[in-house]
Amino acid sequence: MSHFVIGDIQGCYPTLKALLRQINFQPSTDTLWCAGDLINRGKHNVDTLKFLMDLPRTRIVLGNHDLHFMAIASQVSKLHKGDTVADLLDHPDLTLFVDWLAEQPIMVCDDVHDVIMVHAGLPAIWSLEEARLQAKAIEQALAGHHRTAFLKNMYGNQPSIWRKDLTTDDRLRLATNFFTRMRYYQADGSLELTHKSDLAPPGFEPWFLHRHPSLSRYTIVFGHWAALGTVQRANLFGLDSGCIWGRQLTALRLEDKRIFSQANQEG
Ligand SMILES: [Mn+2]
Repeated sequence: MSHFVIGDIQGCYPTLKALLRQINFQPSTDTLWCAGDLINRGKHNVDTLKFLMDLPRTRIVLGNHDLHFMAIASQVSKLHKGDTVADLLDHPDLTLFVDWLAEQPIMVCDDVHDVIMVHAGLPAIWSLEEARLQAKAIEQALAGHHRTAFLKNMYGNQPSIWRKDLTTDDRLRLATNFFTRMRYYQADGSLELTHKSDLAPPGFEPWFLHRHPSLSRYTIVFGHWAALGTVQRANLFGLDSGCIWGRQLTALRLEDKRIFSQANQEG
């Protein structure tokens, strides 16, 4: 009955299987949480999605790579350099893959374990209620008739400052960037999307150094920031330990907050 949160899998299915063996994962009783970027950059995207789709107990949030794949499949974006999702695009079950991803949330807030999971982060200017509202707006756009329009609109780094009076398109784009792409952030709510390293650009800080008071009782788990490696702070775990870059895939057991790491097995 354990709950494990796993960082960015990115199609590294052999490593995922090795990690699940290491933690003695029991599909019928244990729950697998995935912090997004299930696919892309790795070789085994079909195997990864089929495995997750068949698992009886999962909690998943979408990452930027998952959304980008959905946009390619919906023909509103093209394959970019480094994208490896051709195995999904060429598969007869492509529509099933996209529809399944479209049903996954952007944020999980679990009041049993007091855990919030997002792919990239949460801006400190958002209360929990605001974060729930913005996640719901994205989830509704993805699940409904506006999916293609949403995916087409999501690309871009502007606006970078949250305001109440943004247009719907701008609000959805910035909220998606907060949830799925954010690393550095300024106290006024400005987002900076070009830096990936562990050195902050002037005036910016890692988003997780500040937190809205309404989130204080929760442990936040996230992925996305491979350059930092595994992050362990008070009530915060960053789980993208760079499997796709030849490093490790990491799992956190929620019951005792123990970390498990599996070296890349992609060959
Ligand atoms: Mn990511």
